[in-house]
Amino acid sequence: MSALMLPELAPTMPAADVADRCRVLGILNVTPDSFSDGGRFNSIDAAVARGLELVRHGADFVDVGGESTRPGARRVSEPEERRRVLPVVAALSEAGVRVSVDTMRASIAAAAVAAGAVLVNDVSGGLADPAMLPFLAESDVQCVLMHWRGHAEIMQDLAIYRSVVEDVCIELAQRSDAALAAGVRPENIVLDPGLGFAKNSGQSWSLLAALPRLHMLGFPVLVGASRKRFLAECVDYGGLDPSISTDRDDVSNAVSALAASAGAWGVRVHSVGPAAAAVRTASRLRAAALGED
Ligand code: PMM
Repeated sequence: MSALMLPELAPTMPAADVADRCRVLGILNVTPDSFSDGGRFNSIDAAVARGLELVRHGADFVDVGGESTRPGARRVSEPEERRRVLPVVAALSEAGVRVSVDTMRASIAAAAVAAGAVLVNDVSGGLADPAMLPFLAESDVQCVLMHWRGHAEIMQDLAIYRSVVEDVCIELAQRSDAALAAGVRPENIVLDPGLGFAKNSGQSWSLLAALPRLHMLGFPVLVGASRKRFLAECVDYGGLDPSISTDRDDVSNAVSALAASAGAWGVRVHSVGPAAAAVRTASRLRAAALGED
């Protein structure tokens, strides 16, 4: 267990506040090879400190993951994933943080839930481990089922669709049907189109544009666009004054505002503060549109 002294932490947003706006899931990758945080938070104390910081920046959940899913990444062993993830989940949960565990393994999900995690984020939507859906049913924990076609080594070869939006909707509906058949309660299911997973840039943009269609599946939708490669075309479009520093986080923040305003249940982001402002802006506009002033 971490020797870190945990500071007094104000509880994350009260449920009533969170319920009527888009949630912010702050990403905490505890992988030495994480491409987006450069593996900076791979020691337990540093990871826990970063998780607490994400909450102070406005995260409703801290999404802890110990296995990189970037294109081409190799799988980590179960004991290694456990070693990376569990102490961080336990310490953050103990500090009052709503922790989500980003794992494809039922054994890791079970250990994380036992340590206090309140959400299981399975990027394989229950496909990678046949024990996952039965575990989700038995534990009655909220879960994210993401659209997925295969592990990171091969996924970019699987980006072949007739119509990406319709095919992803069909495959996501198969995942929610499988979860319901395993006994997962419908209220516990959140779906995610899996931007960048077996999708090229154009396909990811098409899915982002299709949130109303995804909502027709009947479940809340999580959007995970943060810092992904497909956003780069909105950063490097040429002709900019070099003194203007724009990066993928700026585009991610714009996506958070747009996704929230399209009714997304949540956004999964690295840069939490601006995303928290973006989802509140969308929520404020929605209230004004409904004449609540
Ligand atoms: N993307 C990554 C990891 N986990 N989980 C969900 N639900 N949705 C995503 O889009 C998603 C995820 C990969 O991104 P990262 O390496 O920047 O965390």
